[in-house]
Amino acid sequence: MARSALLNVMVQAVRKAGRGLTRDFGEVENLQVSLKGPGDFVSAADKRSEQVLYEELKKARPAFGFLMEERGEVVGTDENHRWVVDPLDGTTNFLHGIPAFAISVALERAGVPVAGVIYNPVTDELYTAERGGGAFVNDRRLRVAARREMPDCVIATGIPHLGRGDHGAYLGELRQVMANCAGIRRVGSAALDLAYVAAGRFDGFWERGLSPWDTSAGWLMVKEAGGFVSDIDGKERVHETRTIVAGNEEIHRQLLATLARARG
Ligand code: 2AM
Ligand code: CA
Ligand code: CA
Ligand code: CA
Repeated sequence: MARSALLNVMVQAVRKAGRGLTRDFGEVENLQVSLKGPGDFVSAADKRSEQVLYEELKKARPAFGFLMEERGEVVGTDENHRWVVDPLDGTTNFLHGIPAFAISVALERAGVPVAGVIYNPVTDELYTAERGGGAFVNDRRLRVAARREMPDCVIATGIPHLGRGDHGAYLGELRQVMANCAGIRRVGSAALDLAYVAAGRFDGFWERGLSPWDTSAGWLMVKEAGGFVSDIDGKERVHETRTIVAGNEEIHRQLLATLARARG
């Protein structure tokens, strides 16, 4: 598998940030933590990881812009390119000592993700994808699962957070999906959920209330692994509606239909 120079830049950056996260995870009880909103934690580990990613990516491509979870938007002189960065996806897991978190970095060209990296530093699983070049975990090519019937499928989801989202509407969706599939999983990192769909571990995934830094790299990952991704209405407007549904062609279709049934 030949990685482009740009993908190599992204891989170097996430590996470096990942080393910092691993160190911080080892002494998580000493980390400074603050609240951005109800149930919405940010720690020194998120900020340190973001700083490393910002410096490494900026050094490699000084003109590109950024959209980062903690720092927000940084406009570049090259208006066509921006890095979309989640320095620590799964902060709640991280702070509870649960080893299910990742770094997610996408490169968007004219608003379209063209390269993506998702890195779990605990398992050292590095997921990479380039538009038209396939998706990989470390050096192994990824392919979405082949299951074609919901009753055979493990479906992942994200549960709305304290003070956010329509909890009643979500429970309606959950009831429909859990009555129709083999089992539900809730990892707590949307980037890992999408990487696992790309890897064929999860047959499908849906969540509401996500931001571009949660979904951009994973969206490309699933597509490059032969899967289908849309918003909850089956449209391409993942960033705009902040909703995502993913799976192979058939499960994506069945999951969309199941979710639509829940809405009546
Ligand atoms: P984070 O850890 O980067 O914040 C899990 O459902 C997903 O939702 C994760 O990708 C997580 O990303 C995000 N998340 C967790 N708590 C959140 C909150 N209070 N508000 C918004 N997003 C949250
Ligand atoms: Ca966060
Ligand atoms: Ca996130
Ligand atoms: Ca984050």
